[in-house]
Amino acid sequence: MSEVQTDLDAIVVGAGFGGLYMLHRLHRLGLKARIVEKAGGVGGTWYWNSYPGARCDIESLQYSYKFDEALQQEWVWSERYATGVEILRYLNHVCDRFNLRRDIQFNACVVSAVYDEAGSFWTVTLESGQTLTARYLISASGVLSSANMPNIAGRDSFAGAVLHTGNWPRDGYDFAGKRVAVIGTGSSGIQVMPEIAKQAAQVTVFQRTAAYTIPARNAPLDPAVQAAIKADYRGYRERWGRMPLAAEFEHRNVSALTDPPESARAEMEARWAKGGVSFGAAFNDLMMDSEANKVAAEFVREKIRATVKDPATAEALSPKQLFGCKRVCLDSDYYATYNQPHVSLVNLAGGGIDRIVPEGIVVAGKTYACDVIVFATGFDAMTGSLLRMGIRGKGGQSLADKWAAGARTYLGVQTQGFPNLFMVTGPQSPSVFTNMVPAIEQDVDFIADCLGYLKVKGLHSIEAQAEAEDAWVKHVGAVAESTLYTSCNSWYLGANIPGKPRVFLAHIGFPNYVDKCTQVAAMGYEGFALL
Ligand code: NA7
Repeated sequence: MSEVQTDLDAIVVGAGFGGLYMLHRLHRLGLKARIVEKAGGVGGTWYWNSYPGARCDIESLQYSYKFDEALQQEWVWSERYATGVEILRYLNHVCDRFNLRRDIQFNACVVSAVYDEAGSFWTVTLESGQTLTARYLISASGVLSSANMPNIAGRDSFAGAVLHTGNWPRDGYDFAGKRVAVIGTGSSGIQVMPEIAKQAAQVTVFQRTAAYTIPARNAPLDPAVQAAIKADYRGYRERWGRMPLAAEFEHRNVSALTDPPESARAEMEARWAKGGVSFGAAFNDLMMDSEANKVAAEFVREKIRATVKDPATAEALSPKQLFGCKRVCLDSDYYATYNQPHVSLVNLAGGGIDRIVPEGIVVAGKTYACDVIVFATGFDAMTGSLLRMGIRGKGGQSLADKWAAGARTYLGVQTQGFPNLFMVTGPQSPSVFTNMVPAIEQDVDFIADCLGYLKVKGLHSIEAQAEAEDAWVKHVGAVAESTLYTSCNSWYLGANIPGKPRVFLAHIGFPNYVDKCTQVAAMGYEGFALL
């Protein structure tokens, strides 16, 4: 290490799954570290998205840390898919169990982070004006954490309450007797709408693009199932951790094009009945061949027609884009909720909302009166939170300028020109294309091992090299282009945010990524410049 004395060895931004485990690893390395967290508590995405119905779409026994055997044995999950509330309880437990809270500064929003080239350290300024210096800055600010509030004309003129699923009121909201408008039919809209319908007098859903959603079939977790997995939890994690999504899905190595129709239908029926995202693993070519894709897409559309009684509503709810191109959702009674007399759909049919007026929402000249608008309009995904931190690297270059034509990283972990800045599940890492928790553990372990290496070698600076970054960006783009994931306007491409450059933001394929990271580390952090 050089002689510059910093307040801390490392500053971690965010106290969600990524930040908490990062802090634990930094403690174990004997480094002086602190988390700065904008929220008033731990949980990250799960803290902010506390809307009714918020639930994980990976099974709870897998959407949890594996790094500590005692932790994974002692924690008892109550449902197949954990609610946001239960996940928050779990993360608070982790925080206390590993004595992390002492090094978390809450209500601490980063407004700038500037790299000092001469001393190789970062100065972080918080909204309060407080500054902190550290050798390393580690962003664990999350990929779905920067809420997207669309700039619809007249939005601020609305006379009623305005909520966003990604920034839900801490004390909840009482919808009883209210006329509620829900804008957005991605995962959040699909989860929250049936819950709102249980309380509200009237629910009107404004849909721009119909999503594919599969029944979650959530249920209390059978203690026998939990015990069986815990009998060899480590083995279970290792087995499934090497699968494409790092989660237990039965990948069927059969083409939808060659599977006889009766066999294909039986397989899809079985997966539909079981519930969960493994529906998408019924065939091996759904995301590779658009004809194969139609087999699953048409099956889902049939299910919608069979569930939704009003044929016009069923037709409007039937997705037109390829299956899986936008994130496939999991739901609890989403389609059936449209059969209730107080629930209706306004199909924007690729168009938009004209404007918002004090009394409601105007579409095609018609005003839909409401008391509450719930924006379920998603996130500035993958890059939003990073770009909101005012990060400046070498030569005073801002991260926003560096990424003006799209995010560029090496392994999703670093970006050239910003030494000693690390990202947990950064752009071009597997992140949302994987079960997020193992993806986070992979990145945290890589970063922590790297910091341990620098410490042992007496080095104080690490920076991704331009050639390595170029090659990685090209590789991630080429993998995505070889699939059907780039065929629609998804947030994977940044296409949900007006003006955002269209670049594929995730590496598809977790096992290959893990192998690459392992190899890079084994070669003394090949592709990084170390000083
Ligand atoms: P998503 O999946 O980005 O969904 C946002 C929804 O909001 C989607 O239906 C959008 O339509 C819609 N939207 C966005 N802007 C507008 C405007 N201006 N007017 C009308 N409708 C709009 O976010 P979620 O929060 O549901 O889920 C994000 C992830 O969190 C999810 O995939 C899980 O991984 C967890 P569009 O499709 O863009 O036409």
